Amino acid sequence: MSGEYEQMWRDLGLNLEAHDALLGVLGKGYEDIFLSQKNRPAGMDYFNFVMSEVHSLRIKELLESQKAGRKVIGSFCVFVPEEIVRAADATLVGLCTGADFATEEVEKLLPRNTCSLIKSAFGFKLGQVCPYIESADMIVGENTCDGKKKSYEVLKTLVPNLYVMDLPQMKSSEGRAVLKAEYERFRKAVEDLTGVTIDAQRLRKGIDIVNGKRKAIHRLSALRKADPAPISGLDALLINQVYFYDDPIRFTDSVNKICTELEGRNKAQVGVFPKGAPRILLSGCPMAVPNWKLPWIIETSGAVIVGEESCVGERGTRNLTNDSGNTVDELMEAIVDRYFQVDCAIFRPNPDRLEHVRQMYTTYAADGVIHYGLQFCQPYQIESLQVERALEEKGIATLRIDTDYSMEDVEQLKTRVEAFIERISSRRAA
Ligand code: BJ8
Repeated sequence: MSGEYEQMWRDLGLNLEAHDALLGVLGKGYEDIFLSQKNRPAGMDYFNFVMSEVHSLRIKELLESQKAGRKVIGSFCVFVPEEIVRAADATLVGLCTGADFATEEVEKLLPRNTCSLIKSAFGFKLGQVCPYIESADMIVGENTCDGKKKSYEVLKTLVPNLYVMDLPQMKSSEGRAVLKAEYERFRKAVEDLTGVTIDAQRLRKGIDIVNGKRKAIHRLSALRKADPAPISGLDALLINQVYFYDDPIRFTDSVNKICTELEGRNKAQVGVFPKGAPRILLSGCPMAVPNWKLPWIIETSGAVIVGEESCVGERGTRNLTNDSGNTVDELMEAIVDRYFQVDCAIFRPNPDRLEHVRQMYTTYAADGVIHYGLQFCQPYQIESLQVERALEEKGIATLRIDTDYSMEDVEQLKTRVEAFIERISSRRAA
């Protein structure tokens, strides 16, 4: 593929042939799904560029930062506090989990009925096609769902630098104490890895950088309340996905830039879909790059996605971290407070999430909710029944979709999504 980067990928130990094939498929998918959209905001050019360079220029930047003494930490979950990583001048990146790869090899290590997200992480490692996992100085796994928790025992045999973080399962004072202790342990581990002592000033700076990204995303989300919607759900999802890869300051600037453009669109009533197009709130499992199947089906069926109740979306970015503390301890408490509000379905019970779905439905003036569960994801699939019941009780049209990363069910999903869009459209007209 790109000759300029071939040596870099070779040095990272990638399987060049498999990696070229992957980039070929991704590039084609990106063209078909994103570049074919009509009337995209000009500010998306930056995100197109990031995506075109996600395995090349961005990796080169990370390797250069390592040469300058900075560390790279990879993660699979929004519970890994980026504030602490930034405070040590290190970079946090999301690891590839959004596509099937080397499935046959993966299924020699994990049961077939493991969710696609976990299998994907293993596939990218076993297939030697993820430059992020290969360049990371530390990989953080977190004990969230049973699938992840047990699979990290296996991943530990494949990577030399896995750090496992424990997480509580209940929102109790005992649960908060577990999170606090784990974040303290993580701070120490990051200090050991980087050789940087995290003081209050560093920690506040880390908080401010990460809050900056979140504020920009909040601004973007608020602009999506407009009808006509100024940006497609696919593009907004892409921005939320790039959140996990890009340099945070550059990312924040680019999101703010596109927001200014979208403000102009809203004033001029310019949208990507006609005014009055059915509006969908997506809720459920996270969608990592290049998992675009369901949003693509929805938006090519005539509806627009106006919000994502997801870790790659509002669940991940919802709250800011209070930066008013003066000591490391006060700032660490603020970090724990912020993350303890993340309403992942691994928590039991998890009433806040139901409330957030309802709130988002109203805030973004949605006409219906599509709940997306990955097959074999027990936390979200089981919770989806409660979500559906709670929403339908309030008169909110809800569709539950369980799927995986394969394209085999596209036609079947399209039929179901189209019928749902018809249902919400006729309700609207009534
Ligand atoms: S905080 S949602 S990013 S754990 S899809 S691997 S839950 S079986 S990804 Fe998640 Fe953190 Fe929670 Fe968010 Fe398990 Fe389900 Fe698979 Fe999942």
